[in-house]
Amino acid sequence: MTTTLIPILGDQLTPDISSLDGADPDTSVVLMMEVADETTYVSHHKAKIAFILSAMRHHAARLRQLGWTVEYVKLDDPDNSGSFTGEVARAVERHSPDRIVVTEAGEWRVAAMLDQWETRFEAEVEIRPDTRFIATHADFDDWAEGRSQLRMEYFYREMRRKTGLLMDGDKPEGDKWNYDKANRKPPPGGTLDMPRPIEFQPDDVTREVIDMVAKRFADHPGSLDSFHFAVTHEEAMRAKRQFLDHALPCFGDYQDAMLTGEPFLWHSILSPYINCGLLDPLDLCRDVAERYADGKVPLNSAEGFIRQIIGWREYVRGIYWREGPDYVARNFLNAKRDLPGVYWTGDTDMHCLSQAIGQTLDHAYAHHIQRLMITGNFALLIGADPKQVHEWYLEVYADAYEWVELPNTLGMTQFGDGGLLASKPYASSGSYIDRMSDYCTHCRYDVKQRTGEDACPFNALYWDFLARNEDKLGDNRRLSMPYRSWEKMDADTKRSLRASARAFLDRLDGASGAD
Ligand code: FAD
Ligand code: DLZ
Ligand code: SF4
Repeated sequence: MTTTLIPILGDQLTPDISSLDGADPDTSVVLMMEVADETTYVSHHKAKIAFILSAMRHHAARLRQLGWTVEYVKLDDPDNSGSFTGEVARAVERHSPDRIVVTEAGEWRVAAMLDQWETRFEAEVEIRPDTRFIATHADFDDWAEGRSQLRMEYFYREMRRKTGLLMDGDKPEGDKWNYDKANRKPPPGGTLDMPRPIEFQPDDVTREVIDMVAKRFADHPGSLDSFHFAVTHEEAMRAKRQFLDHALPCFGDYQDAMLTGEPFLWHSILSPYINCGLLDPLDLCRDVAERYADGKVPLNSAEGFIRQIIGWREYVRGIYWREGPDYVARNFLNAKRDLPGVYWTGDTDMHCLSQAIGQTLDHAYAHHIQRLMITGNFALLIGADPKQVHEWYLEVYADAYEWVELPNTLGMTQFGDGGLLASKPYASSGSYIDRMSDYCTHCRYDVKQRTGEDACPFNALYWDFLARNEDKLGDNRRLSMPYRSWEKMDADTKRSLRASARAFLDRLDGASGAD
C-alpha cells in the first residue's frame, strides 16, 4: 500500500496546513518531532519552548481526534536523533513511504534541511507552499519587481484590494487607506478599564512540558512562573474573542502607548498563536472588519489592526524570502558593540529599559513600540552588532521565527539593510519615550537633561549616534531636520554631548549592566 509521510513542524499547527490537503488518513502517517536542534539553535526563552512544545502535543491529540495517524517524538525519547532530518530518516526506516509531503519551512535554515530530503531519501518529496499567507512568494516578487523602494504602504494597498478587507468597491473604507496618525495617543491617565488577556491555567500536558523545560533548559533566559499562554485552538479562539470584545475598540488609539507595570495594554497578544498556526490571520482580520461593519469598533482601530497583519506581517515575510539567507549578515552602519548583559537581566536604572526587558523575561512578550523604540532604539544608539540584536529577539519572544523577526529587527530597528525596510533609522532621544509613556516619571534620570550625571542617557546617545554615522546618514532627507539642529549647536555643546555619550558607553562596556 502507498504510504505518505507528512512531517508537521512546530509552527504548522493547523489541520488546514497545506501538507494535509487531499491526503488520505488511511494511508498517511503524520510525523511531529520535538528536536534538540530547534530548541537550541538559539537559547529560546523557557516559556517560548514550553509554549511551542505544549501546543504541538495538543495539536497531535487534535489531529488524532480528526482521524489522522500521528507519530509524535518527544524531546526526551531515548532514540530521538535531535534533528528534523534525523527523525524523518527514522520514520522512513519504519514506514518506507513512497512520498514525503511537507509544507515549506518558515526559515532559510530549515528550508535548507527540507531541500536535502529529495536526494537523501528514496521517496518522492513534495514541498508545498504555506497557504496561510495572503501573498505568495511570486505575488511579492511581482509587486517588488522594478521598484526602487519597497515601501510597506503600497504593498498593503495591494493586500487590501486582494482580500477586499475594509474596501468600498475599489475605494478604501472611509476614503483613506491609513489611519496611523489617529493611532498615536499618549497613555490614558487611569488604567481601571484596561482589558486583561485571559490567563489560561496549565493542564497536565502543559505542566509536564513546563517541568521538563525547567530542568532541561535551566540556563535559557526567562521565567516560567507566569506561563498563561493558550496552547490549543479552542483556547486561542477564546483569547481572540477576548481581544475583539474588550481591547480592539481602543487598539488604534493606544497602539503606541507604554505604561509602567502594564505589559499588554490594548494589544491583542495573539502573535504567538497566529505564527504557530493556532489562529488563522485572515479569519482574524475578517472578524475585525465585521466588528467595524457592525459599528462595534472605530475605523482607526479596525484599519490599524488589519494593517499590522495583511500589511506589515505579509510585507516582512516577503522581504525575508526575497532578500535571501545573507540578509542576516547585513550591517550597514558597521555596528560592532556586544549586546550588553542588561538585555538578559533587565537590571538597570533606566526605567523604560528595565520595564521592557523585565516584562519580556517574565512573559516572553513586549508590544511593538517597546520592541522598536525602547530595546531596539537603545541597541541602535549604542551601536550594538545587529546580528546579536537579532539573536536576542529571536530568543526572547514567544512569537519569534526568523521570517518575521529578522526584517523587523535587522531592517526596521537596526537599519542594518541601509534603508530597504525603513526610510530612516528609528532613532530617538528620550523625548519620544516621555511623550508616549509614563516611564520617565518613574525614572532616576531626568529626560529633560542632555548631559550630566542625571541626564537621560537616550539624549546624548541620540546625538552621538547621528554624529558618529553622519557619513552614512547625513544625506538622508528624512534626517535633514536633526542634522540641521546638530549643525547649529555650538562646539562646546557638541563636545559635551559626545563626551557624555562616550562616558556612558565606557561604563556600559565595563559593566554588564546599562548604567
Ligand atoms: P498587536 O499589537 O495586537 O498587533 C496585531 C498583530 O499584527 C500581531 O499579532 C502581529 O501578528 C501583527 N504585527 C504587528 N506588527 C507587526 C510587524 N511589525 N511585523 C509582523 N507582524 C506584525 N512579530 C512577530 O510576530 N514575531 C516576531 O518575532 C517579531 N519580532 C519583532 C522584532 C522587533 C524588533 C519589532 C520592532 C517588532 C517585531 N514583531 C514581531 C512585530 C510586533 O512587535 C509583534 O507582532 C507584536 O508586538 C505582537 O504582539 P501582539 O500580538 O499583541 O500585536
Ligand atoms: C521554535 C521551535 C522549538 C523551540 N522547538 C521545536 C521542536 O522541537 N519541534 C518543531 O517541530 N518545531 C519547533 N520549533 C519551531 C520550529 O523552529 C519552526 O517550525 C521552524 O523554524 C520552521 O520554521
Ligand atoms: Fe528612559 Fe530616559 Fe525616560 Fe529614564 S528618563 S525612562 S532612561 S527615556
